[in-house]
Amino acid sequence: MFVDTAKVFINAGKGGDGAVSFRHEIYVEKGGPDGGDGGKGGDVVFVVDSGLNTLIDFRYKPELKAKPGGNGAKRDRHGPAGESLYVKVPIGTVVKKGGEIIADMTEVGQEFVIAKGGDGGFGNAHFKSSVRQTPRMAEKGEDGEIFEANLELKLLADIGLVGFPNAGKSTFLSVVSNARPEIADYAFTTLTPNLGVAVVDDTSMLVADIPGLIEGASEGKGLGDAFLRHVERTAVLLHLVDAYSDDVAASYQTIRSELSKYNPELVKRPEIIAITKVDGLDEDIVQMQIDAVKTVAGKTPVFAISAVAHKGLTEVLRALRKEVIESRKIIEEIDDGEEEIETVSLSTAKLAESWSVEKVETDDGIRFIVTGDKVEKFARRTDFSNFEGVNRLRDILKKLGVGHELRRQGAEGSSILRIGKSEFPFLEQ
Ligand SMILES: Nc1nc2c(ncn2[C@@H]2O[C@H](COP(=O)(O)OP(=O)(O)OP(=O)(O)O)[C@@H](O)[C@H]2O)c(=O)[nH]1
Ligand SMILES: [Mg+2]
Repeated sequence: MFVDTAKVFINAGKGGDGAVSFRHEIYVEKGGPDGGDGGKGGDVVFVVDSGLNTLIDFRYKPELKAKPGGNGAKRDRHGPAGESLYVKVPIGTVVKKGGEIIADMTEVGQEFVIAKGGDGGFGNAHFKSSVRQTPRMAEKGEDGEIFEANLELKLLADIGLVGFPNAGKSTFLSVVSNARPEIADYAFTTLTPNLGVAVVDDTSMLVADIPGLIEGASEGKGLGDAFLRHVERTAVLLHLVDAYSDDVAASYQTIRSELSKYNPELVKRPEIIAITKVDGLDEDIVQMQIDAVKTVAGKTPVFAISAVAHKGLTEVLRALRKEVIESRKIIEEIDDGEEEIETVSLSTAKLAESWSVEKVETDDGIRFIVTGDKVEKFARRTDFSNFEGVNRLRDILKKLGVGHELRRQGAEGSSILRIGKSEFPFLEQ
């Protein structure tokens, strides 16, 4: 069964670091701080492009990386923003992160920021205050969002009707479903795919009537290969072969060879063959045509139908249903394989503010581990090699009430705190 999926590594740009610098003025030995801010890192943005119809390219190039922001510089110069990466995806692409859908790309031209670039750090020009005339610290830029995402291409329909022009595809759709496509006695009546829902034994199946294909379609003959891409997005194929065709076996084979030239995967899809328009034909002739197709059909089941006389339709629909249910099972298995994400009831803003402290015994002694979105964010932006920077983080912990809790749990000035990957003493030593 065909399920188009790809795993990609998404890496938005890191924000640039802020600069530490002081103005140099004539007659002034040390001017005020003038270190500029780092630029924002580039985002990773998905854009729906009508020219694409598979995720195959992502299998070869799974890393999607945007550019980092530039660092700040002296004389209040801010770093330039990193260039965002725009990635073209086919319509119907669903993006999942940890099993959860984060984007559903349903319209041509639609854009979605999949991963945000990190904010740039503030330069020291920001940290000037009445008590701190010469701030010798700047923030580091934040990392851009980095994660693994699963892409899935949604199918256009459960069943795709394929065959030569005039084979009776639209007529079939109009009889088995609620759709009312245009039907006429000439080739290429259908110019865009029609969709309809067919119901058999309580199962609804979405059927796509695809414009007629001819020999050379894969190279652009007839209506060309534009419609082969719709075939790519159907799970099960129903080949309709006109019973009045001189060579039914060749008709079926021509279509398969065009499908295969366009995408070799297409001939591996589950398929059913139906010889159409048998209402006006003698039974021997119908049987002869069935036998002729069977010589080349391999294991593919062959039916004879008349859409006009409503003959053989339920049988074909039941055979299709079997294949459709099978293909849906495979999709479900893929979905079930992904871990469930816990739902949280706190609002995201509240959640970001919240923090917790845990005292743990490690090989290196006692550690007070502080967790929480906001504190971790500040810690990531802190340059731990700079004591002023670390002091600012200590101020923030105090303001958030973390200091109080640390003391309650027995932390002393020399106790080591751990936030994210960084460790530092509770109070300046
Ligand atoms: N006798 C008979 N004629 C049929 C049957 N099904 C379709 N036809 C006729 O065949 C012709 C073509 O039918 P369509 O359904 O438009 O064929 P199509 O495959 O959609 O053709 P394109 O859209 O051009 O690819 C029409 O004149 C239909 O009336 C059938 O079961 N019996
Ligand atoms: Mg048609």
